[in-house]
Amino acid sequence: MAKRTYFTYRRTLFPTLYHSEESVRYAENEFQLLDDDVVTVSYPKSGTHWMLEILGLISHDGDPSWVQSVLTGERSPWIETVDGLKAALNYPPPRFLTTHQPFQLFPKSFLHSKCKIVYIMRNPKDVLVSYYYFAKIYAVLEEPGTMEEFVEKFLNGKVVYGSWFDHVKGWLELKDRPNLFFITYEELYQDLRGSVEKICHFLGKELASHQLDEVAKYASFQIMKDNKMSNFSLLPNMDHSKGKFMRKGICGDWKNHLTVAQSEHFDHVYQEKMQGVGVTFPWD
Ligand code: PPS
Repeated sequence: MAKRTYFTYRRTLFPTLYHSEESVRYAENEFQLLDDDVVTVSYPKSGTHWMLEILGLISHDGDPSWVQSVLTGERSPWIETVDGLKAALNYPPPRFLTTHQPFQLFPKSFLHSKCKIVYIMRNPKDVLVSYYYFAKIYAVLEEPGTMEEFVEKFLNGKVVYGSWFDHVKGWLELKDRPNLFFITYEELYQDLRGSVEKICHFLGKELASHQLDEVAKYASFQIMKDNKMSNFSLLPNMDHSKGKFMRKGICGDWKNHLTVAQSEHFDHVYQEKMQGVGVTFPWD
C-alpha cells in the first residue's frame, strides 16, 4: 500500500504519491492554457467527476462510447499531478483539463487565455463527509482519524488542497468573467437535464432534445457507478473492500454523519469565514 505522506507547496498540502513540487510549480508558472481548453475546477469531493462525465458526454452529443471506454483521468487530466501534467502536455487540442487548485496556484497563463472554466461547488458539509469516507479508503490521503478530528482539520484547511473557504472565495472573485461558469452539485442534483442545457449554452454547444436526454441519462449516478472508466474501480491504492468512490451521490448526507454540536460549530465557522461573500448558495 502507498504511503499516506504529504508535502506543502505555498501553504497548501499535496499528497506525495501523485504530485510533486515540480509538477505543482510547473502547472502554476509554466503551463500554457489554450483558448479552446475547457477546464473543470473544483475543491475535492464537490462533484468533479460528475462534471467530467457531463462534459465528455456533451462533447460527443450524448453518445456514451467515449466516457465508457477512456478513463476519466485520460479524458481530462489533472494538470498539477505528475502524470496528469505529462498527459496534458501531450493532449492534442481541443483539450479537456481538470484541476483542484485554488486560484492562487492555477496557471498564470490564465490571465492571457480565453479558455473556458467550469467551477463546481458543493455544500461544504457534504464535501467534508465525502472527503472523510474517501480518505478512509484511498491510501494516498492521510487517515482521517475520527469525524471530530476531521471536522477540525477541514475547518482549518489542514487537508489536501487546503481550505474549502479560501478555495471557493478565491474562485468566486472571478465570477464576473465571461469565460467562467459557476454551478453547484445541488443544481445538478435538482435538475440534471436543465443544468446540462446551461452548460451547453456556456460552451456554445447546441444539442437536440434527445441528445440532452442522453447526457442526463448517462451522467446519472446509477449509470456512472457502473462505468469502470469513471467509478474508480480500476484505481490502485484504493481499498475497494471498505467503500466506494461512488458512495451515495446525494445532497444533505451530512445530516447522517455530523452531530448537532459538530454541525453548529461548522455553521459558526462558516458564517465567520463566508461573511461578505455576497453569494447565496443552495445550501444557505
Ligand atoms: S474527487 O475525488 O475529489 O475528484 O471527487 P469528486 O468527483 O469531486 O466528488 C465525488 C462525489 O461526487 C459524487 N458523484 C455523484 N453524485 C451524483 N451523481 C453522480 N452522477 C455522481 N458522480 C459522482 C460521488 O458519489 C462523491 O460523493 P459522495 O457524497 O461521497 O457520494
